[in-house]
Amino acid sequence: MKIDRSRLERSIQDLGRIGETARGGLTRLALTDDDRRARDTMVRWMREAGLHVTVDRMGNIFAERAGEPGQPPVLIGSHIDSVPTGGKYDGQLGVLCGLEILRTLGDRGARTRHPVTLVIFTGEEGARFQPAMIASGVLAGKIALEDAYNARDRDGIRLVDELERIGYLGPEPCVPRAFRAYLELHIEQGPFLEEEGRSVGVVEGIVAIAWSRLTIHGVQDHAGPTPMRIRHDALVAAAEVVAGVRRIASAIGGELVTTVGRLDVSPNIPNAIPGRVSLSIDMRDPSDATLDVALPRLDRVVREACEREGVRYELEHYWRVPYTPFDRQVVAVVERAAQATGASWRRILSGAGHDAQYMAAIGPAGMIFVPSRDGRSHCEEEFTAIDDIEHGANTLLGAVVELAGRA
Ligand code: HGY
Ligand code: MN
Ligand code: MN
Repeated sequence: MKIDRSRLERSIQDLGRIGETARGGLTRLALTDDDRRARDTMVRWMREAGLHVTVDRMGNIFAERAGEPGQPPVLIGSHIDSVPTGGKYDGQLGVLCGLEILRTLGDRGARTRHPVTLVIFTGEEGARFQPAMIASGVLAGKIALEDAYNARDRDGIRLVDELERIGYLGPEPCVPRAFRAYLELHIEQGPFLEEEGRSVGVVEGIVAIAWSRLTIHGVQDHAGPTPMRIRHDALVAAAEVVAGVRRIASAIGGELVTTVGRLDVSPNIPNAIPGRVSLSIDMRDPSDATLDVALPRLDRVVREACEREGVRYELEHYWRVPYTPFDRQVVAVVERAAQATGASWRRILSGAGHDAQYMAAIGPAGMIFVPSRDGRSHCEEEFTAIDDIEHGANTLLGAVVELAGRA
């Protein structure tokens, strides 16, 4: 049994047009009208494939292909929301490969012991509503529903109000549910598979992630008449923090990565001394112990930068996901399936977070990677060749067939 390559390719192109940017990338933020249009398209395709569609209270969409009564499902999941000016493969590819598996099983009239269910998770990117993986976090019981509902975007709009507005505030409880296994196909978003000429990554786990947010309160004043000796410039302190965050990574070394990705300045005009600056800090490492060293260093960098400038600040370490090893049995199944496709593969660790990270907290989970051209992602240049996608999708098919068992 093999997937239908041209049908999969058409689905990627068709869904990729919803939120497409002028440069051929994708901007489809969670719970926007483009997200709604993409969801509606997926629900239509799911129903055309004969799947039973349900929606839960976080807007996660489930499309089930029946198995034997009472058997826990094999879940195949990912997301269809993107980052601003992102790519058409991050998340969307996993969802469409999952749909292709279900279409292929349907074409063959295959009867499986366990149901096979495709899941689309709400707001995986954390671009509009933080933190990332918010809906799989609620489903895994790691994030309170009320906290997720009250998450606000930069315009102060609440997540729950947007779920309601786009018609995806579903009735199903968003709580941990039993499953045979959870599988997610995803682009690597790094350079290693391509560098080694491999089509498939057998993912062994995901790094630990820590997100913090910092607000610095300076003294807003006129850029002209205010002498330098009496200034308290929030942006000067923030600039030292940004440089300090980079120095933490170079000082600790190893595989620690640190990023300040968001920086908002107020009032953000040429002739006013910034009174308030808020910024994000993202830190990741395969070892939680390294993050436990890095975070206190961040505290010190912030304290010293703000003391030097005589400004106040609030620093909140508000999201932490531990290093997550995948289930050894599921990894072995994925490895066998990769081998059976004849594609070149290797084991690999994920530097990006995924819904699989939270799903692994409540059941056996695993992932399949396909290469990213030039290792690029979260940008319009994001691309994966269809030959590699085909190998990845056939690996996913093989793993699903083995885990779902024959009826
Ligand atoms: O942040 C991440 O790693 C993912 O793209 N949400
Ligand atoms: Mn993703
Ligand atoms: Mn992403």
